[in-house]
Amino acid sequence: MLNELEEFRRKDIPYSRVLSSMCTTPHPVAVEAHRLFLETNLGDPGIFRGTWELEEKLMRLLGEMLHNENAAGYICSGGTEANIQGIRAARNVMRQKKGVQKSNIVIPESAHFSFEKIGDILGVEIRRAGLDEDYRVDVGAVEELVDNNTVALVGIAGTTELGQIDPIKELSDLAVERGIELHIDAAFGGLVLPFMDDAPDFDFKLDGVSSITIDPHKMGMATIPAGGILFRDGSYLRALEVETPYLTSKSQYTLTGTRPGTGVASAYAVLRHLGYDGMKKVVEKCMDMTTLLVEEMRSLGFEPVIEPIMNVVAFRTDKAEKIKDELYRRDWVISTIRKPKAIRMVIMPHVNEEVISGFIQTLREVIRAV
Ligand code: 0PR
Repeated sequence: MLNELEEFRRKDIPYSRVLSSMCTTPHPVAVEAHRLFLETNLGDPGIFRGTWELEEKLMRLLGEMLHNENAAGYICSGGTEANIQGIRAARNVMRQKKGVQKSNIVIPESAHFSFEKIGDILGVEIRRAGLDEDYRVDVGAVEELVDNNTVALVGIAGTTELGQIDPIKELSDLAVERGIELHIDAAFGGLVLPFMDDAPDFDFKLDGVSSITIDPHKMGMATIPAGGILFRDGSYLRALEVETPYLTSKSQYTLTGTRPGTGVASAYAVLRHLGYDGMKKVVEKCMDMTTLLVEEMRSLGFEPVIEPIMNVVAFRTDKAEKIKDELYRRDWVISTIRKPKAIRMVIMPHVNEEVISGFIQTLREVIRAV
């Protein structure tokens, strides 16, 4: 049986040939922590009271990192669930506070596809605002889409396709002025920006920010699944609660019932083990590798769509799909973006000089072929 399992596993492409993913090989301490918490279920916190306490500790740590020691939240299945819960809380809060019934939210055109699911699941109308020439949301366009039924704005700190950061300060001002919620999707950037010098404010430091998605299973090197949702305070969690009459807890604010403690343990382990300085080194290395990749790509005639801000970079080419397919045939995985036509790479901690040089060598071959 184990042989059979291994055979399937061998068909998977190793991370050392993956330049498209926001996930990575988990840090060794994350794997160790994952093992220790394998059977834990945070869906019933009265049983797993130590794991529950650890989650609170992790929330304080993340909250402080995001400039708010009162932040409240939990570790979930990923950025999709975190975004759902962020918007669901905003909708419920605005229903209670202002009686809004036919809710809408205004999101950037560059938002992750999870917001499409949100519209469908929550029955909230999704309004998409256009971008400026740097692929940041146009705040004027956002303002035009806001009306009395708008419950939340969304800003992205690290867009999926380009790693761009929206003008979050301006979005925050607008949210405060209009008395609406502001959800920040920092699924990727949330564990990059705090470790960069000169990063713009994107978190609870800004008065308008009500919730933040921040995923340890991306740049936090935790084991999958480990997404994160943090709210400005506990009142948002209460707006999500349902009663759980027969459990050790009286109510539940999470989306899923049964919920692994492995993400909590592995995320905590990495942050605790590496500390601020260790995380900063990881981010610095990813940015150095991004710079190296850009240099190599420029020498092959490719230009980045925008100068990389984080460790996500896209290069313009009309042959994007073809290049991606030819690379895949050679067991290298990259991705493409829609507008403008470009190939996209994410330079995660598993990407080192050797990976880049192997990739560039294959890309040379592919360019000749296409
Ligand atoms: N928000 C942003 C900004 C994201 O980039 C993503 C995922 C999400 C939310 C949703 O997160 P979950 O996938 O955890 O629910 N971004 C990556 C993407 O769609 C996810 C990914 C990861 C894709 C690994 C492929 C892969 O191999 O590109």
